Amino acid sequence: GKISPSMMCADFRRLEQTIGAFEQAGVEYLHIDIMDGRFVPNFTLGPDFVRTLREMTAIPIDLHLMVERPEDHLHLFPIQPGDIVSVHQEASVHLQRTLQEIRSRGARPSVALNPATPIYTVDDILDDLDVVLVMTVNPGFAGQKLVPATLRKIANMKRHLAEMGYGGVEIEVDGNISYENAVKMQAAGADIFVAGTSSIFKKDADLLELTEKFRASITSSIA
Ligand code: S6P
Ligand code: MG
Repeated sequence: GKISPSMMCADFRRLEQTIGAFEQAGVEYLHIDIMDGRFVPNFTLGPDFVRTLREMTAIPIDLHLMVERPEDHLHLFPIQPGDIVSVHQEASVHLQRTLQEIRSRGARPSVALNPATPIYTVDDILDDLDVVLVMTVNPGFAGQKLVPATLRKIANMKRHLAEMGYGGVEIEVDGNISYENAVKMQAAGADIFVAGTSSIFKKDADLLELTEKFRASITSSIA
């Protein structure tokens, strides 16, 4: 499995140490939540923060756009080859075109599904996807509780992608990924794990240690 720490959970007073720990732990991505106060009732990070991270590290970025009409805002972000860019199925009217634009900029296109959005909504865009982001909470806030039905949804998505002949599409999961939930989600077929307040970001705890613990929990569970 791959780790994508959720940067909105980071202590911004200690950004350099945080990035240093993630480089040392070898995390695969940095998850950046972008909110518009409309698609979700909150605000978080923005393009300037993405640019700052770019200057600080070569770790690829995993951009999660929780915004209405993401196609209107893609140009604001310094997207690079190797990055993941997720747009919500519920938020993009011309979803296929949006995914194609992400691909044309060299990044890995991903569609994010809210807990209530059925898995079959990916069926007609499978050629345009590298990743499917299965939300395991309703997006908008860190520190929420898992929507239990999403565990079954991950397994259904895994099976469905294989049946459709797209077993190579990676499944990313985001929301309340505790160590215990990560093990269950990995068993259900998840490939990329967003690590937030449920696991690695704990006040007064060692970030590197907890990130290595997270790595161990998604490695040892491979039966
Ligand atoms: C929330 C956002 C997520 C959170 C993440 C935080 O809507 O998309 O990426 O930052 O879920 O992790 P946790 O463990 O606090 O749920
Ligand atoms: Mg997110």
